[in-house]
Amino acid sequence: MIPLVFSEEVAQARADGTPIVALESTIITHGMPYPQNVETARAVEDTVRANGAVPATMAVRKGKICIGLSAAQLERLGQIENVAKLSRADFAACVATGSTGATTVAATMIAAHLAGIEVFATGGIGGVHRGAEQSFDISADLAELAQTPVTVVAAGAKAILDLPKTLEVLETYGVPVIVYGQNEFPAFWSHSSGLPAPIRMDSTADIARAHIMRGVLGMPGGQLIANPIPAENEIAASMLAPAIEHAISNANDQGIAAKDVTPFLLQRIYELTNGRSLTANIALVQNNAKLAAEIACEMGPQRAAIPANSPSPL
Ligand code: PSU
Ligand code: MN
Repeated sequence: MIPLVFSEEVAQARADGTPIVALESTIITHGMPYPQNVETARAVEDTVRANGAVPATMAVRKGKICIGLSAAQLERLGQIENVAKLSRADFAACVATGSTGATTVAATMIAAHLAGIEVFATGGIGGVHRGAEQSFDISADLAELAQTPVTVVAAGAKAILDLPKTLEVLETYGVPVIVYGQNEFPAFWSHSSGLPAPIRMDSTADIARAHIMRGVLGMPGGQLIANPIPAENEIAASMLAPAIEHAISNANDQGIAAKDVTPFLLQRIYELTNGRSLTANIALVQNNAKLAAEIACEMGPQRAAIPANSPSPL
């Protein structure tokens, strides 16, 4: 038996056939400071509800894979310090030893797939770190997108990463990168990265159909939906670029490596931008939650339009 525990709200949604959107918990434990982390997590859940779906925030608690958290569980997770950050490599070990951990994009995709959830909203995915040619630091999120059939809505990837290399690896892995509504790949705090969109779509019905079609064609893996930050919430590159350089140089000086790199950089950039990075981060997660709920609501109707066992045209 897979030790899945559904929140009351998610259990009800499964019984009723209401669309469900997965949400990660590493953004709560390692991505934002308390109490904004818990406030944001709650507000993001409300945005999913306001757009016709039910939120399922994922975590592992005492060896149980939680598909949705109660308000009290969310609050506790946001407050505890030194909680483990789980990716594919440590997920099963955490469950096996009855431990507790927060789920990254990779681990949230695994939990979502186990629970039959196809759409997931977050802020930004992990990717290829700058200097990866030396450190080999490439997030397991990319390999997860290649193998687990979940559509992940993010605002692109942060400029703390090497964006061209991140897109190259996604292409090598065969991950569709679909930019919503513009021709350029977005760069998290900014709608523009200077890099062309590998694929552009302007409708949530198309995005849902593309997800379903991969399954119909027998192709493994999910898709990355890159949703640009709303213009009014952007941070100017002139403010961000020096903060990023500074944060990366601090990380190098202090010998920060492996799993600690992303949380360290996020915290330093928050400090160096006097909290501006967090305001933008919250706005873009909300924007992603809304789009993810809309995509989740299209999955049922679009699946009905493409029968899974449609005869081969050949
Ligand atoms: N990028 C962000 N915010 C985040 C993360 C990444 O802009 O909170 C978190 C996500 O949980 C992501 C993880 O899956 O960091 C990637 O960590 P790593 O680079 O160690 O794989
Ligand atoms: Mn890493």
